[in-house]
Amino acid sequence: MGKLITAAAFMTLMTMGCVQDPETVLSDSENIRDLLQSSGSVAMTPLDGQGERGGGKDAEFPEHWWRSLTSEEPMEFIFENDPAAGVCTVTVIRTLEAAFNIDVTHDGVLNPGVKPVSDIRCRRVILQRTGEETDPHGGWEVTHITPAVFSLNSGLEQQVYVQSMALYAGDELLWECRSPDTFYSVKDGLPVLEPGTQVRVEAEVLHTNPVYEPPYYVYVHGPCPAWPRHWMNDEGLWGDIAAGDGVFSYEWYVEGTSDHWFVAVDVLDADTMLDQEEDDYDSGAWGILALRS
Ligand SMILES: [Ca+2]
Ligand SMILES: [Ca+2]
Ligand SMILES: [Ca+2]
Ligand SMILES: [Ca+2]
Repeated sequence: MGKLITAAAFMTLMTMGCVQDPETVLSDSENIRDLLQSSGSVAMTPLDGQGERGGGKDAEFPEHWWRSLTSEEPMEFIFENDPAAGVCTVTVIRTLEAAFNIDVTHDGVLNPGVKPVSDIRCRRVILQRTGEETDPHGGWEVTHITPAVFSLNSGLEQQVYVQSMALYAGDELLWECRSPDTFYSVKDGLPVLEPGTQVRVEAEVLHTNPVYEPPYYVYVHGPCPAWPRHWMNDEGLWGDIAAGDGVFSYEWYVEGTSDHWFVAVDVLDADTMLDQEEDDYDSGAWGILALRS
């Protein structure tokens, strides 16, 4: 393409102060791909690492459990419209393989079994061309994101799902999501967490074929103290306003030293959590980027 450019056009580019070699000018879709690859608001955590088991009721929980990431495929992008419009919606998909390490023998010894995890993570984003073609990423910026949704990619039937998620500081609603298709403005629609303040996450979940009681275990991941993962309860404990109403809660003081500036709700099937031999990993999660005030 550069070789076809006329001398006059090239001079125009030069006098405009364009420092880019015309041969390397990227298309809108190339700029958008580059931006999405590098954008912290688009990346989706693998929810790996250790955490709290059961908030002091640990005998009813595995002695230990944690995910360890094995591999992640590069992000895939599905363009939902032609970026020539100046606004573009993109579905971002990323798969992962991991090990679900689970130790159900309460013997003081770390002797976990391993269940294979194959998950797909998905979020939609809206980008807008707000700057000039010569600006970074061709002037494109990410303006809105949906939560990241985690689903099984293993071929097993998923039976546990997050249904809603809300974050509060006292009585003040900081952020909520009732449908994972909801877009949130990156500028002023994401939860802002101030280190040291007390916040509460509430969530509702679903099991499509409950067998055990309780049918699932619910956890929050985020800038929490001591562990980035904590058990959420519906027993009226630790910020849970009403026991047994189907709303699971966890309340904590935002940990300023945390590296985990997102909040995710993670539901695991009891069938997965009650043994360490069966190939039955079943979990669903929603995660949203959190901003630090
Ligand atoms: Ca053990
Ligand atoms: Ca409750
Ligand atoms: Ca099982
Ligand atoms: Ca299941």
